[in-house]
Amino acid sequence: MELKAIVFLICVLMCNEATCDDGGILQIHYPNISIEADANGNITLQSGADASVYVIPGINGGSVYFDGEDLLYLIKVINGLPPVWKDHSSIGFFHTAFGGENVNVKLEAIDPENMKMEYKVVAGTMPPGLTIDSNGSRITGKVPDVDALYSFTVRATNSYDKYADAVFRMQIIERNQCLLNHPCQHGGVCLDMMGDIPYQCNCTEQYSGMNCEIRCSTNSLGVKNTSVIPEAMMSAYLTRENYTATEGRLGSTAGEGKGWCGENDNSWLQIDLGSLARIFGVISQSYSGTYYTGSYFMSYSVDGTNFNDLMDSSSNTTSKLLLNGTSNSASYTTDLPDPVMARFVRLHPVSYSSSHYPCQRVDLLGCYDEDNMSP
Ligand SMILES: *[C@@H]1O[C@H](CO)[C@@H](O)[C@H](O)[C@H]1NC(C)=O
Ligand SMILES: *[C@@H]1O[C@H](CO)[C@@H](O)[C@H](O)[C@H]1NC(C)=O
Ligand SMILES: *[C@@H]1O[C@H](CO)[C@@H](O)[C@H](O)[C@H]1NC(C)=O
Ligand SMILES: *[C@@H]1O[C@H](CO)[C@@H](O)[C@H](O)[C@H]1NC(C)=O
Ligand SMILES: *[C@@H]1O[C@H](CO)[C@@H](O)[C@H](O)[C@H]1NC(C)=O
Ligand SMILES: *[C@@H]1O[C@H](CO)[C@@H](O)[C@H](O)[C@H]1NC(C)=O
Ligand SMILES: *[C@@H]1O[C@H](CO)[C@@H](O)[C@H](O)[C@H]1NC(C)=O
Ligand SMILES: CC(=O)N[C@H]1CO[C@H](CO)[C@@H](O)[C@@H]1O
Repeated sequence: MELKAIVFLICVLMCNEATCDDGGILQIHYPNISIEADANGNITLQSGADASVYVIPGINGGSVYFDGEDLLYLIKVINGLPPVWKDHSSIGFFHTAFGGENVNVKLEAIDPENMKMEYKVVAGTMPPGLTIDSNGSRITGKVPDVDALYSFTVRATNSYDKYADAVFRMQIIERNQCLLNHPCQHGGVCLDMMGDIPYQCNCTEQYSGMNCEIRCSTNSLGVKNTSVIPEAMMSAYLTRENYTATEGRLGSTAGEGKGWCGENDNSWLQIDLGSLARIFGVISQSYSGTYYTGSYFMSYSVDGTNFNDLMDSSSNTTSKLLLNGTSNSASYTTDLPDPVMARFVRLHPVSYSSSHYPCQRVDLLGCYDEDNMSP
Protein backbone atom coordinates (compact mmCIF):
# COMPACT_ATOMS: atom_id res chain seq x y z
CA MET A 1 0.00 0.00 0.00
CA GLU A 2 1.30 3.39 -0.89
CA LEU A 3 1.77 6.15 1.69
CA LYS A 4 -0.96 8.28 0.11
CA ALA A 5 -3.40 5.42 0.47
CA ILE A 6 -2.54 5.02 4.20
CA VAL A 7 -2.87 8.77 4.73
CA PHE A 8 -6.20 8.71 3.01
CA LEU A 9 -7.32 5.81 5.20
CA ILE A 10 -6.25 7.65 8.38
CA CYS A 11 -8.14 10.69 7.13
CA VAL A 12 -11.27 8.68 6.57
CA LEU A 13 -11.05 7.00 9.96
CA MET A 14 -10.27 10.11 11.95
CA CYS A 15 -11.80 12.60 9.69
CA ASN A 16 -12.88 15.23 12.01
CA GLU A 17 -10.37 17.96 11.51
CA ALA A 18 -7.83 16.05 9.45
CA THR A 19 -6.74 17.55 6.19
CA CYS A 20 -5.10 15.37 3.60
CA ASP A 21 -3.35 17.70 1.30
CA ASP A 22 -2.64 16.55 -2.20
CA GLY A 23 0.76 18.25 -2.17
CA GLY A 24 2.11 15.40 -0.07
CA ILE A 25 1.67 17.12 3.26
CA LEU A 26 0.12 15.10 6.05
CA GLN A 27 -1.79 17.02 8.66
CA ILE A 28 -3.84 15.28 11.29
CA HIS A 29 -5.60 17.51 13.75
CA TYR A 30 -7.63 15.40 16.03
CA PRO A 31 -8.71 16.92 19.32
CA ASN A 32 -5.64 17.12 21.52
CA ILE A 33 -3.27 15.53 18.93
CA SER A 34 -1.54 16.96 15.90
CA ILE A 35 0.74 15.12 13.45
CA GLU A 36 2.29 17.16 10.72
CA ALA A 37 4.60 16.11 7.91
CA ASP A 38 5.88 19.16 6.06
CA ALA A 39 6.87 19.20 2.41
CA ASN A 40 10.47 19.82 3.47
CA GLY A 41 10.48 16.53 5.41
CA ASN A 42 10.03 17.83 8.94
CA ILE A 43 7.63 15.80 11.01
CA THR A 44 5.96 17.34 14.03
CA LEU A 45 4.15 15.34 16.66
CA GLN A 46 2.23 17.42 19.15
CA SER A 47 -0.32 16.70 21.81
CA GLY A 48 -2.93 19.19 22.68
CA ALA A 49 -3.15 21.30 25.81
CA ASP A 50 -1.27 19.79 28.74
CA ALA A 51 -1.37 16.20 27.45
CA SER A 52 1.80 14.20 26.93
CA VAL A 53 3.50 12.49 23.99
CA TYR A 54 4.79 8.95 24.72
CA VAL A 55 7.33 7.02 22.67
CA ILE A 56 7.26 3.49 24.01
CA PRO A 57 9.65 0.71 22.92
CA GLY A 58 8.62 -2.93 22.70
CA ILE A 59 7.94 -4.47 26.08
CA ASN A 60 10.62 -7.18 25.56
CA GLY A 61 13.56 -4.82 25.72
CA GLY A 62 13.40 -2.66 22.63
CA SER A 63 15.10 0.72 22.58
CA VAL A 64 14.23 4.19 21.51
CA TYR A 65 16.83 5.74 19.23
CA PHE A 66 17.52 9.37 18.72
CA ASP A 67 19.60 9.99 15.60
CA GLY A 68 20.98 6.45 15.87
CA GLU A 69 21.91 6.83 19.53
CA ASP A 70 20.08 4.95 22.27
CA LEU A 71 18.04 7.59 24.05
CA LEU A 72 18.70 6.10 27.49
CA TYR A 73 22.47 6.32 26.86
CA LEU A 74 22.13 9.96 25.82
CA ILE A 75 20.25 10.70 28.99
CA LYS A 76 23.08 9.13 31.03
CA VAL A 77 25.64 11.22 29.17
CA ILE A 78 23.66 14.38 29.78
CA ASN A 79 23.17 13.60 33.43
CA GLY A 80 26.74 12.21 33.87
CA LEU A 81 29.05 14.10 36.21
CA PRO A 82 32.62 15.06 35.41
CA PRO A 83 35.50 13.33 37.22
CA VAL A 84 36.87 14.89 40.38
CA TRP A 85 40.57 15.19 41.22
CA LYS A 86 41.51 13.76 44.57
CA ASP A 87 43.29 16.07 47.01
CA HIS A 88 43.22 18.88 44.53
CA SER A 89 44.23 22.05 46.31
CA SER A 90 43.45 25.50 44.97
CA ILE A 91 47.02 26.01 43.74
CA GLY A 92 47.08 22.62 42.03
CA PHE A 93 49.29 19.65 42.57
CA PHE A 94 52.85 20.42 43.67
CA HIS A 95 55.82 18.06 43.45
CA THR A 96 59.49 18.62 44.17
CA ALA A 97 62.20 16.37 42.79
CA PHE A 98 65.95 16.42 42.71
CA GLY A 99 67.77 16.37 39.39
CA GLY A 100 68.26 12.85 38.07
CA GLU A 101 65.59 11.44 40.38
CA ASN A 102 62.99 8.91 39.28
CA VAL A 103 59.54 10.37 39.57
CA ASN A 104 56.37 8.32 40.07
CA VAL A 105 53.28 10.44 40.62
CA LYS A 106 49.86 8.82 40.78
CA LEU A 107 47.12 10.52 38.77
CA GLU A 108 44.02 10.31 40.89
CA ALA A 109 40.89 11.65 39.35
CA ILE A 110 37.80 9.80 40.51
CA ASP A 111 34.86 9.25 38.27
CA PRO A 112 31.43 9.36 39.94
CA GLU A 113 30.28 6.52 37.68
CA ASN A 114 33.54 4.56 38.12
CA MET A 115 34.35 4.79 34.47
CA LYS A 116 37.81 4.28 32.98
CA MET A 117 39.73 7.53 32.91
CA GLU A 118 42.12 8.88 30.33
CA TYR A 119 44.76 11.41 31.20
CA LYS A 120 46.58 13.74 28.91
CA VAL A 121 48.52 16.97 29.07
CA VAL A 122 46.42 19.76 27.58
CA ALA A 123 48.54 22.78 28.45
CA GLY A 124 52.10 23.56 29.46
CA THR A 125 54.94 21.02 29.24
CA MET A 126 55.98 18.17 31.45
CA PRO A 127 59.64 18.00 32.43
CA PRO A 128 61.59 16.23 29.67
CA GLY A 129 61.98 12.54 30.44
CA LEU A 130 58.56 12.19 32.06
CA THR A 131 55.58 10.54 30.43
CA ILE A 132 52.09 9.48 31.37
CA ASP A 133 52.07 5.66 31.58
CA SER A 134 50.62 3.85 28.60
CA ASN A 135 47.84 2.56 30.83
CA GLY A 136 47.53 6.12 32.01
CA SER A 137 47.49 6.37 35.75
CA ARG A 138 50.92 7.69 36.63
CA ILE A 139 53.51 10.23 35.61
CA THR A 140 56.81 8.38 35.53
CA GLY A 141 60.36 8.88 34.33
CA LYS A 142 63.63 10.45 35.30
CA VAL A 143 63.79 14.22 35.59
CA PRO A 144 66.79 16.04 34.11
CA ASP A 145 69.42 17.48 36.41
CA VAL A 146 68.46 21.12 36.03
CA ASP A 147 67.07 23.92 38.15
CA ALA A 148 63.62 24.51 36.76
CA LEU A 149 59.94 24.89 37.52
CA TYR A 150 57.53 23.14 35.19
CA SER A 151 53.83 23.83 35.08
CA PHE A 152 51.35 21.81 33.08
CA THR A 153 47.68 20.88 33.04
CA VAL A 154 46.49 17.28 33.00
CA ARG A 155 42.97 16.55 31.82
CA ALA A 156 41.11 13.52 33.15
CA THR A 157 38.42 12.46 30.69
CA ASN A 158 35.85 9.72 31.26
CA SER A 159 34.17 7.73 28.51
CA TYR A 160 31.22 10.20 28.38
CA ASP A 161 33.79 12.88 27.46
CA LYS A 162 33.24 14.66 30.74
CA TYR A 163 36.51 16.02 31.99
CA ALA A 164 38.26 17.82 34.80
CA ASP A 165 41.62 19.58 34.62
CA ALA A 166 44.29 19.78 37.27
CA VAL A 167 47.34 21.99 37.26
CA PHE A 168 50.62 20.29 38.15
CA ARG A 169 53.74 22.14 39.17
CA MET A 170 57.06 20.39 39.38
CA GLN A 171 60.04 22.02 40.93
CA ILE A 172 63.30 20.34 39.98
CA ILE A 173 66.36 21.09 42.02
CA GLU A 174 69.70 20.61 40.35
CA ARG A 175 72.08 18.53 42.41
CA ASN A 176 75.81 18.85 42.52
CA GLN A 177 76.54 15.21 41.77
CA CYS A 178 80.21 15.76 42.58
CA LEU A 179 79.57 16.86 46.16
CA LEU A 180 76.76 14.37 46.61
CA ASN A 181 78.49 11.18 45.55
CA HIS A 182 82.16 12.01 45.00
CA PRO A 183 82.05 9.65 42.04
CA CYS A 184 85.51 10.21 40.54
CA GLN A 185 88.05 7.72 41.79
CA HIS A 186 91.85 7.73 41.72
CA GLY A 187 92.34 11.47 41.84
CA GLY A 188 89.96 12.27 38.98
CA VAL A 189 88.53 15.78 39.09
CA CYS A 190 84.74 15.94 39.09
CA LEU A 191 82.85 18.45 36.96
CA ASP A 192 79.18 18.92 37.81
CA MET A 193 77.03 18.99 34.68
CA MET A 194 73.45 19.80 33.86
CA GLY A 195 71.19 17.61 31.78
CA ASP A 196 71.43 13.97 30.84
CA ILE A 197 75.04 13.45 31.93
CA PRO A 198 75.03 14.58 35.55
CA TYR A 199 78.83 14.88 35.96
CA GLN A 200 82.10 14.22 34.20
CA CYS A 201 85.33 12.93 35.62
CA ASN A 202 88.56 14.42 34.39
CA CYS A 203 90.74 11.42 35.11
CA THR A 204 94.45 11.40 35.58
CA GLU A 205 96.42 9.88 32.71
CA GLN A 206 96.60 6.48 34.43
CA TYR A 207 92.82 6.03 34.74
CA SER A 208 89.75 6.06 32.57
CA GLY A 209 86.04 5.32 32.55
CA MET A 210 82.97 7.22 33.73
CA ASN A 211 84.29 7.20 37.31
CA CYS A 212 88.04 6.80 36.56
CA GLU A 213 87.62 3.21 37.69
CA ILE A 214 89.64 1.67 34.84
CA ARG A 215 93.35 1.29 35.58
CA CYS A 216 94.93 1.71 32.14
CA SER A 217 98.10 -0.22 32.92
CA THR A 218 96.12 -3.43 33.39
CA ASN A 219 93.21 -2.78 31.04
CA SER A 220 93.01 -4.82 27.82
CA LEU A 221 92.47 -2.74 24.68
CA GLY A 222 90.66 -5.78 23.28
CA VAL A 223 93.12 -7.19 20.71
CA LYS A 224 92.12 -10.64 21.94
CA ASN A 225 88.46 -9.87 21.25
CA THR A 226 87.33 -10.05 17.63
CA SER A 227 84.30 -7.84 18.41
CA VAL A 228 86.60 -5.02 19.49
CA ILE A 229 89.41 -5.49 16.95
CA PRO A 230 87.94 -7.27 13.92
CA GLU A 231 90.08 -9.23 11.49
CA ALA A 232 90.55 -6.33 9.08
CA MET A 233 92.32 -4.34 11.80
CA MET A 234 95.02 -6.96 12.24
CA SER A 235 97.66 -6.85 9.51
CA ALA A 236 101.29 -7.74 9.03
CA TYR A 237 104.32 -7.35 6.81
CA LEU A 238 106.29 -10.45 5.67
CA THR A 239 104.04 -13.11 7.16
CA ARG A 240 105.22 -16.70 7.31
CA GLU A 241 102.91 -18.99 5.29
CA ASN A 242 99.47 -19.29 6.83
CA TYR A 243 100.29 -17.85 10.25
CA THR A 244 98.28 -14.75 9.58
CA ALA A 245 97.98 -11.49 11.49
CA THR A 246 94.53 -12.25 12.91
CA GLU A 247 96.06 -15.27 14.68
CA GLY A 248 98.39 -12.89 16.47
CA ARG A 249 95.81 -12.23 19.19
CA LEU A 250 96.49 -13.25 22.75
CA GLY A 251 94.96 -16.66 23.36
CA SER A 252 94.37 -17.37 19.67
CA THR A 253 94.08 -21.03 18.81
CA ALA A 254 92.49 -20.51 15.44
CA GLY A 255 93.80 -21.32 11.98
CA GLU A 256 97.04 -23.05 11.16
CA GLY A 257 98.74 -22.41 14.43
CA LYS A 258 98.64 -20.49 17.63
CA GLY A 259 99.94 -17.14 16.62
CA TRP A 260 101.18 -14.87 13.89
CA CYS A 261 104.60 -15.68 12.46
CA GLY A 262 106.92 -13.39 10.56
CA GLU A 263 109.54 -14.48 8.02
CA ASN A 264 112.41 -12.67 9.71
CA ASP A 265 113.38 -9.57 11.67
CA ASN A 266 112.03 -7.29 8.93
CA SER A 267 108.54 -8.59 9.61
CA TRP A 268 106.03 -6.78 11.76
CA LEU A 269 102.55 -7.30 13.15
CA GLN A 270 100.25 -4.25 13.02
CA ILE A 271 97.21 -3.58 15.15
CA ASP A 272 94.76 -0.81 14.26
CA LEU A 273 92.93 0.07 17.49
CA GLY A 274 90.28 2.02 15.58
CA SER A 275 90.71 5.13 17.69
CA LEU A 276 93.36 6.87 19.73
CA ALA A 277 94.46 5.07 22.85
CA ARG A 278 97.01 5.57 25.59
CA ILE A 279 99.12 2.43 25.49
CA PHE A 280 100.74 1.33 28.70
CA GLY A 281 102.05 -2.12 27.90
CA VAL A 282 102.03 -5.29 25.83
CA ILE A 283 101.03 -8.80 26.83
CA SER A 284 102.68 -11.50 24.76
CA GLN A 285 102.60 -15.26 24.38
CA SER A 286 104.72 -17.56 22.26
CA TYR A 287 103.46 -19.84 19.51
CA SER A 288 105.51 -22.62 21.05
CA GLY A 289 108.87 -23.18 22.79
CA THR A 290 110.64 -22.96 19.45
CA TYR A 291 108.39 -20.51 17.62
CA TYR A 292 108.52 -17.43 19.79
CA THR A 293 109.69 -13.82 19.85
CA GLY A 294 112.39 -13.23 22.45
CA SER A 295 112.49 -9.51 22.03
CA TYR A 296 110.91 -6.92 19.79
CA PHE A 297 110.61 -3.20 19.40
CA MET A 298 107.51 -1.13 18.94
CA SER A 299 106.57 1.62 16.54
CA TYR A 300 103.36 3.58 16.71
CA SER A 301 101.31 6.08 14.76
CA VAL A 302 98.22 8.21 15.05
CA ASP A 303 97.46 8.21 11.31
CA GLY A 304 98.76 4.84 10.05
CA THR A 305 101.31 6.57 7.83
CA ASN A 306 103.89 8.26 10.02
CA PHE A 307 105.30 5.83 12.57
CA ASN A 308 107.64 6.63 15.45
CA ASP A 309 109.85 4.04 17.06
CA LEU A 310 109.55 3.70 20.79
CA MET A 311 112.97 4.90 21.98
CA ASP A 312 115.04 3.95 24.98
CA SER A 313 115.06 7.14 27.01
CA SER A 314 117.24 5.72 29.78
CA SER A 315 120.37 5.70 27.63
CA ASN A 316 122.05 8.67 25.96
CA THR A 317 122.33 6.76 22.72
CA THR A 318 119.37 7.11 20.40
CA SER A 319 118.38 3.46 20.29
CA LYS A 320 115.04 1.73 20.05
CA LEU A 321 113.69 0.31 23.28
CA LEU A 322 113.87 -3.48 23.22
CA LEU A 323 110.82 -5.07 24.81
CA ASN A 324 110.99 -8.59 26.19
CA GLY A 325 108.83 -11.28 24.66
CA THR A 326 108.54 -14.84 25.90
CA SER A 327 109.18 -18.36 24.73
CA ASN A 328 106.44 -19.42 27.09
CA SER A 329 102.80 -20.00 26.21
CA ALA A 330 101.80 -18.27 29.46
CA SER A 331 101.10 -14.58 28.97
CA TYR A 332 103.89 -12.20 29.79
CA THR A 333 103.33 -8.50 30.43
CA THR A 334 105.79 -5.79 29.50
CA ASP A 335 105.06 -2.30 30.75
CA LEU A 336 106.17 0.66 28.67
CA PRO A 337 108.33 3.14 30.59
CA ASP A 338 105.85 5.87 29.63
CA PRO A 339 102.48 5.49 27.95
CA VAL A 340 102.27 6.41 24.26
CA MET A 341 99.29 7.88 22.46
CA ALA A 342 98.53 6.04 19.22
CA ARG A 343 95.92 4.33 17.08
CA PHE A 344 98.28 2.06 15.10
CA VAL A 345 100.88 -0.13 16.77
CA ARG A 346 103.55 -2.26 15.07
CA LEU A 347 105.54 -4.93 16.86
CA HIS A 348 108.85 -5.78 15.16
CA PRO A 349 110.47 -9.09 16.22
CA VAL A 350 114.18 -8.79 16.93
CA SER A 351 115.33 -12.03 18.53
CA TYR A 352 113.92 -15.52 17.99
CA SER A 353 115.17 -19.06 17.47
CA SER A 354 117.64 -18.82 14.59
CA SER A 355 116.50 -22.08 12.98
CA HIS A 356 112.83 -21.09 13.19
CA TYR A 357 110.62 -18.05 12.74
CA PRO A 358 109.48 -15.24 15.04
CA CYS A 359 105.92 -15.93 16.20
CA GLN A 360 103.76 -14.41 18.87
CA ARG A 361 100.29 -13.65 20.16
CA VAL A 362 99.65 -10.28 21.81
CA ASP A 363 97.27 -7.90 23.49
CA LEU A 364 97.79 -4.24 24.30
CA LEU A 365 97.14 -2.62 27.66
CA GLY A 366 95.81 0.90 28.00
CA CYS A 367 92.77 3.11 27.70
CA TYR A 368 90.88 4.35 24.71
CA ASP A 369 90.81 8.09 24.67
CA GLU A 370 87.01 8.16 24.40
CA ASP A 371 86.72 6.22 27.69
CA ASN A 372 88.05 9.29 29.42
CA MET A 373 85.26 11.81 29.74
CA SER A 374 87.65 14.74 29.76
CA PRO A 375 87.46 16.66 26.51
C1 LIG B 1 12.16 22.16 8.97
O1 LIG B 1 13.32 21.84 8.21
C2 LIG B 1 14.01 22.96 7.73
C3 LIG B 1 15.17 22.43 6.88
O2 LIG B 1 14.79 21.36 6.10
C4 LIG B 1 14.44 23.85 8.84
O3 LIG B 1 15.19 24.94 8.37
C5 LIG B 1 13.30 24.25 9.68
O4 LIG B 1 13.71 24.99 10.79
C6 LIG B 1 12.48 23.06 10.13
N1 LIG B 1 11.30 23.53 10.80
C7 LIG B 1 10.96 23.22 12.04
C8 LIG B 1 9.69 23.75 12.54
O5 LIG B 1 11.70 22.50 12.70
C1 LIG C 1 50.70 0.13 34.00
O1 LIG C 1 51.91 0.29 33.27
C2 LIG C 1 53.08 0.12 34.03
C3 LIG C 1 54.27 0.36 33.12
O2 LIG C 1 54.00 1.29 32.12
C4 LIG C 1 53.10 -1.27 34.63
O3 LIG C 1 54.24 -1.40 35.46
C5 LIG C 1 51.85 -1.52 35.43
O4 LIG C 1 51.83 -2.84 35.89
C6 LIG C 1 50.62 -1.25 34.60
N1 LIG C 1 49.43 -1.39 35.42
C7 LIG C 1 48.34 -2.00 34.99
C8 LIG C 1 47.20 -2.04 35.93
O5 LIG C 1 48.29 -2.51 33.86
C1 LIG D 1 91.36 18.05 32.94
O1 LIG D 1 92.59 18.02 33.62
C2 LIG D 1 93.69 18.46 32.85
C3 LIG D 1 94.95 18.24 33.66
O2 LIG D 1 94.78 18.50 35.00
C4 LIG D 1 93.49 19.93 32.51
O3 LIG D 1 94.55 20.38 31.71
C5 LIG D 1 92.18 20.07 31.74
O4 LIG D 1 91.92 21.44 31.47
C6 LIG D 1 91.04 19.48 32.53
N1 LIG D 1 89.85 19.50 31.72
C7 LIG D 1 88.74 20.11 32.12
C8 LIG D 1 87.60 20.04 31.19
O5 LIG D 1 88.67 20.67 33.20
C1 LIG E 1 84.22 -8.63 23.40
O1 LIG E 1 83.79 -7.31 23.18
C2 LIG E 1 82.39 -7.16 23.18
C3 LIG E 1 82.05 -5.75 22.74
O2 LIG E 1 82.80 -4.81 23.47
C4 LIG E 1 81.85 -7.51 24.55
O3 LIG E 1 80.45 -7.41 24.54
C5 LIG E 1 82.26 -8.94 24.89
O4 LIG E 1 81.86 -9.23 26.22
C6 LIG E 1 83.75 -9.12 24.77
N1 LIG E 1 84.09 -10.52 24.95
C7 LIG E 1 84.97 -10.90 25.85
C8 LIG E 1 85.21 -12.37 25.91
O5 LIG E 1 85.55 -10.12 26.58
C1 LIG F 1 97.63 -22.90 4.03
O1 LIG F 1 96.26 -23.19 4.25
C2 LIG F 1 95.65 -23.84 3.15
C3 LIG F 1 94.18 -23.94 3.46
O2 LIG F 1 93.99 -24.41 4.76
C4 LIG F 1 96.30 -25.18 2.93
O3 LIG F 1 95.69 -25.80 1.80
C5 LIG F 1 97.78 -25.00 2.67
O4 LIG F 1 98.39 -26.24 2.57
C6 LIG F 1 98.40 -24.20 3.79
N1 LIG F 1 99.78 -23.92 3.42
C7 LIG F 1 100.75 -24.14 4.21
C8 LIG F 1 102.09 -23.78 3.67
O5 LIG F 1 100.61 -24.59 5.34
C1 LIG G 1 124.23 10.84 29.58
O1 LIG G 1 125.11 11.89 29.23
C2 LIG G 1 125.36 12.78 30.31
C3 LIG G 1 126.23 13.93 29.78
O2 LIG G 1 126.59 13.71 28.48
C4 LIG G 1 126.05 12.03 31.43
O3 LIG G 1 126.29 12.90 32.52
C5 LIG G 1 125.16 10.86 31.87
O4 LIG G 1 125.85 10.09 32.85
C6 LIG G 1 124.79 9.98 30.68
N1 LIG G 1 123.86 9.00 31.13
C7 LIG G 1 123.89 7.69 30.78
C8 LIG G 1 122.80 6.83 31.30
O5 LIG G 1 124.73 7.25 30.05
C1 LIG H 1 114.29 -7.70 29.50
O1 LIG H 1 114.85 -8.80 30.18
C2 LIG H 1 116.14 -8.54 30.63
C3 LIG H 1 116.70 -9.83 31.17
O2 LIG H 1 115.76 -10.53 31.92
C4 LIG H 1 116.16 -7.43 31.66
O3 LIG H 1 117.44 -7.15 32.08
C5 LIG H 1 115.56 -6.20 31.00
O4 LIG H 1 115.40 -5.16 31.95
C6 LIG H 1 114.23 -6.49 30.41
N1 LIG H 1 113.77 -5.35 29.64
C7 LIG H 1 112.61 -4.78 29.85
C8 LIG H 1 112.30 -3.59 29.00
O5 LIG H 1 111.79 -5.21 30.66
C1 LIG I 1 -7.69 21.95 21.74
C2 LIG I 1 -8.61 20.84 22.11
O1 LIG I 1 -9.12 20.12 21.30
N1 LIG I 1 -8.80 20.63 23.44
C3 LIG I 1 -9.64 19.56 24.00
C4 LIG I 1 -8.75 18.51 24.66
O2 LIG I 1 -9.52 17.52 25.30
C5 LIG I 1 -10.40 18.01 26.33
C6 LIG I 1 -11.14 16.86 26.96
O3 LIG I 1 -10.28 15.77 27.22
C7 LIG I 1 -11.35 19.02 25.74
O4 LIG I 1 -12.11 19.56 26.77
C8 LIG I 1 -10.58 20.11 25.04
O5 LIG I 1 -11.42 21.00 24.42
